Amino acid sequence: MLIRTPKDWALPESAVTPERDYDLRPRRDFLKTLGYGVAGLAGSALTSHSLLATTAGFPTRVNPDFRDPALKPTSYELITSYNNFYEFGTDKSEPKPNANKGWTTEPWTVEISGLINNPMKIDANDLVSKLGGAEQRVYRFRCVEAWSMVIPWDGFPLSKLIALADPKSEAKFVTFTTFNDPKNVPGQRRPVLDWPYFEGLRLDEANHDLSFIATGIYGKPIPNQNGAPLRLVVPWKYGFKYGKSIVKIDFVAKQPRNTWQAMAAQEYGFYANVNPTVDHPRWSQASERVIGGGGVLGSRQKTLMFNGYENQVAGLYTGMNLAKFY
Ligand SMILES: Nc1nc2c(c(=O)[nH]1)N[C@H]1C(S)=C(S)[C@@H](COP(=O)(O)O)O[C@H]1N2
Ligand SMILES: [Mo]
Repeated sequence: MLIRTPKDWALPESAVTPERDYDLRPRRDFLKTLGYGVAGLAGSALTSHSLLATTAGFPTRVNPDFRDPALKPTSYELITSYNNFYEFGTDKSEPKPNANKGWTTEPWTVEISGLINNPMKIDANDLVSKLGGAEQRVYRFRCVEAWSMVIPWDGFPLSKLIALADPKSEAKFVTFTTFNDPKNVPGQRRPVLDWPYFEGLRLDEANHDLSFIATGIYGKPIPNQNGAPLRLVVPWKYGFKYGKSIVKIDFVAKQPRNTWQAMAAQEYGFYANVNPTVDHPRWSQASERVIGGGGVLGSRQKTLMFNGYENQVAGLYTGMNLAKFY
């Protein structure tokens, strides 16, 4: 059962089905650990730091090719206060306060490794500079919980990072390991998920023009609660693919297991392509609630195949049974 604090954007409980309420049958051992969130965080005696996010590349340049005038961006306030970031609490209101005390994302080192010719450990700011700075793109965002936003992301195409890494021919997948800091992040001392949060893409998906590493939102360095300083953005996939606060990008030969698939494989797959015709086992994916859209409760709209990016990405899945590879 979900307990919410009243907020102007608060939704009735029936409107949202949190990922945490996954079917626990195969993983009884996690049952005990779920549900209490990170209530202890709020009262902890952690000192506040003044946090500097990754700033290289700002101000960013608008990329007109990724600015559909039909898309109305969600407010900055909502994008940065209605979050899924289970390291900082399982309620949407918790990441904003909890990710901004006791945890710092500057400086930040990311490791690029695996089946590549140019492995490196590099500072996040240096990486952005090396890749030619940052640009802004407005993308649709669809969570598997059947809600959506429109987000102006700043950052760089993932394909640029892949070109820098220079994969060997054996590399077929790219994995994204996010941070693991149980000392400073109380939520990571509790086995709510199997830390660190982990995601992966097929190499051709990762190289697609839409795949992006975000370093900002609305032209400002990305806030901690949204995954500072580097987070994955793959707009035709459900939000759980968008690993936050990445520390390692590894090129591998075999399809990896991502965090939510490891937690509940019958509900969350590797591909996680937005697909209104393939329902989640416990709810429909045919429509979505637009966060902030049209009133206090938001408004519903039909979900689009590949989240509206069908023309661009359908070719990646030719001949695949998308109900089987969900
Ligand atoms: N490290 C980490 N990354 C994460 C998550 C998380 O819990 N931990 N949640 C995912 C889910 S389920 C979603 S919907 C998006 C939410 O991104 P947002 O809070 O910026 O909207 O982040 C994804 N990335
Ligand atoms: Mo999500």
